[in-house]
Amino acid sequence: MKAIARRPDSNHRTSRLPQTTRYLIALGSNIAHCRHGPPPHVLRAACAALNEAPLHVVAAAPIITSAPLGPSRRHYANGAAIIETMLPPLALLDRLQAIEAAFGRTRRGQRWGARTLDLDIILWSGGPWQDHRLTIPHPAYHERLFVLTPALRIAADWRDPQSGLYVKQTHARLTRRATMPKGPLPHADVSGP
Ligand code: A4P
Ligand code: MG
Repeated sequence: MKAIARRPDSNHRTSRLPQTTRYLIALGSNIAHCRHGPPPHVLRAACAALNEAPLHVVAAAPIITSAPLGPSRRHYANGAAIIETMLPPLALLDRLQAIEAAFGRTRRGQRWGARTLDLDIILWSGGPWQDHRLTIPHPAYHERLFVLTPALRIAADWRDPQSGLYVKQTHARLTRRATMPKGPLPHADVSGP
């Protein structure tokens, strides 16, 4: 299913209909779960958990495998999903953290440590959000192919409210950068003093 970012209803204050909101969620796992199995299976089970009321999965991307960024040595399974819900961002964050905990995620204080399940909010249809618990757009997603590659499959035409770039443009930029040759240009003057 194709995802389209929706602008919040301009007359939402007077509307008597409950507002549904769309969120782009990134999923990651690099530890097997005793019941669900290896990381790709964890992500499939997590998608099912994301589809329980009051959340509804509108689209789910194919799962990829990615090399770890950070201290963990285990490869990750990564995915992305678009969910629709009436929950506002902080209530959704609580819900995602409850799902992570139900999948055995413990926070031992190590940043980017291995984890059975990580659920991050990347974008939502309501524009930017910033408070002490939550930042949307996710501050690092535009640097991460393991987020953008799955996101491209379901949310290519979502627009970042801060950069103004579509997911497909952010992905193309990062892919170009990742394939650019490193080191000095052939004609650069590299002689020292
Ligand atoms: N928080 C703020 N903004 C958000 C947001 N948009 N979505 C806060 C979710 N949470 C947000 O997150 C720490 C706190 O960030 C939360 O309590 C929430 O209030 P966390 O999930 O507890 O910790 P974390 O995930 O270890 O930290 P962080 O910095 O969010 O890490 P990332 O960015 O999630 O990266 N390599 C590969 N190949 N694949 C991966 O998936 N993931 C990570 C973790 C590192 N390396 C990886 C991967
Ligand atoms: Mg996280």
